[in-house]
Amino acid sequence: MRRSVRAAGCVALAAALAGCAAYPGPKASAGNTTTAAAPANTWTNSLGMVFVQVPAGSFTMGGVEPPETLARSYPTLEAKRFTDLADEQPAHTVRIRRAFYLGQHEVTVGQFRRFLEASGYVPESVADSTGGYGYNAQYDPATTRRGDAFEGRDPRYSWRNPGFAQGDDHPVVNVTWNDAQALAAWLSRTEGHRYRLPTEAEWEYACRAGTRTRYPHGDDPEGLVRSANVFDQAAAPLWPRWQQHALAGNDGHAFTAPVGSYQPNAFGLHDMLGNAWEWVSDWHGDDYYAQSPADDPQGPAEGSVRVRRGGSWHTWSFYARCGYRNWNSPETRYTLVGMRLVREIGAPAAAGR
Ligand SMILES: [Ca+2]
Ligand SMILES: [Ca+2]
Repeated sequence: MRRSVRAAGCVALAAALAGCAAYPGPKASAGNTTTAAAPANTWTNSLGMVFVQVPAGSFTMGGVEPPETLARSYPTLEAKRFTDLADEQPAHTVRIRRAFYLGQHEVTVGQFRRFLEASGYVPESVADSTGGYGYNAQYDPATTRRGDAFEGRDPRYSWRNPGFAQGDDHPVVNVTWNDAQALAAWLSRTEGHRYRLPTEAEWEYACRAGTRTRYPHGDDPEGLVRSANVFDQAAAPLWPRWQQHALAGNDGHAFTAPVGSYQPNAFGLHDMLGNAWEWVSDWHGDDYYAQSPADDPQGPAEGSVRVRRGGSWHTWSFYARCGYRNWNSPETRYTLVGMRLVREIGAPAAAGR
């Protein structure tokens, strides 16, 4: 049902809703207890992005399992990978005090194009003429100084071309953190709602959707085949060197998949894990979890790299866990990285902070 709304009805629905500017209004918060599955309460914006209301609640953020436990579950990985997770420590309780709307899907190629056409914004990879990254079957990382997994930067690659075919319903990639800010600012300006990237805490809370396991479906990496587009048997033949890290299953997509192709989590959100990494608003701090406030953490006050979350179509299952953190400079554009947006719900005056 949700998929049919997205796939078939986006444009028509958006057109129908564009002028009304009405949304269902803030619902009573779910309080501060850990939340269970919530019925999807969706809203569609002027670009056809569908948003799901995520209730307020609390959860345990971060925390790492003992290395020996991880070694049993991910037998193809070296031991160092299991001890190299300091920034996921310690586990700590976080309260998300306000419900918010979160994109049910990653921002798509079609939505990003409509944004560019309507706003005149030029994405960073085009504006600075250095381009992005892309897949090229002939490309050999060993021939490059940095050994990047993909070819780039190169002006032939951008949000328009990551080196593989994408439909309008695929997640846009090769977009920078700054591009995400521009999209959120334009939507806020034109619609009058407040858009932004999710905080890292909001993102993990939304990804877990009441669970405490590695993935929303549980701890078994192989379960990702039904819930996330990650590095699997569809992708493995293209990267023979990394074949042993692919899921045993085949999720049907070697590159990006149409958003919403996999099972949603308990909040009704699709592709939080896999498909495209998602920029969040926070600076990355290695030791931030040790100092994080319990209520609505916003990340370190300063930093040099912004966090991205969730893994991508090219990501091994170990790095597609809800708790895994990765980062890049805000002008990074990469063939694996996209975004999804928050639309804030107008808070009653009494709740002001
Ligand atoms: Ca895949
Ligand atoms: Ca994703």
